[in-house]
Amino acid sequence: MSRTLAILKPDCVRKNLIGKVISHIQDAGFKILAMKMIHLTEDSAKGFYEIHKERPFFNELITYMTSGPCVPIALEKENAVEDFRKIIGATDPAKAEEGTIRKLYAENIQENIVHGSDSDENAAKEISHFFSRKEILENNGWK
Ligand code: IDP
Repeated sequence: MSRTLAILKPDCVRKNLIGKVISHIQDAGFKILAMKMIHLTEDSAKGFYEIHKERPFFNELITYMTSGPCVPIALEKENAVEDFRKIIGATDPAKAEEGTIRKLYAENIQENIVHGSDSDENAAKEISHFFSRKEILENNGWK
């Protein structure tokens, strides 16, 4: 089993798509280990997207990610990182495959509904950005 971090981004929350996107994720076999709704502060968003700080879209990205609440979710599945990237689709929804979350619901390359970690190493870092160890329910919270 491995883990990945999803974030239902502010456009997902604003469009009342939380339920639909979580259904899509669960139907694809992912287990939810931890989940919360928060409004990212500017500092927290900048920390999370540190690797993009030299990119031309960085300031816009921070404005978007702090524009409203979002829902970080720690997920578990075999091959979680790669399989999650498959179900969300390409960064730009215009290039995403049919049936992917971004193709179904995203507006454009920035407002693209959902985040997914891009490596196991980043998944671990990103999960700890949002959740303490105690908040992560091993075995999906069941005995
Ligand atoms: P990813 O989310 O598919 O891994 P990244 O390249 O890591 O894509 O970019 C992080 C986020 O930054 C994207 O999900 C999107 O919200 C935003 N973004 C990426 N490229 C652009 C762009 O060219 N213009 C505006 N926003 C962008």
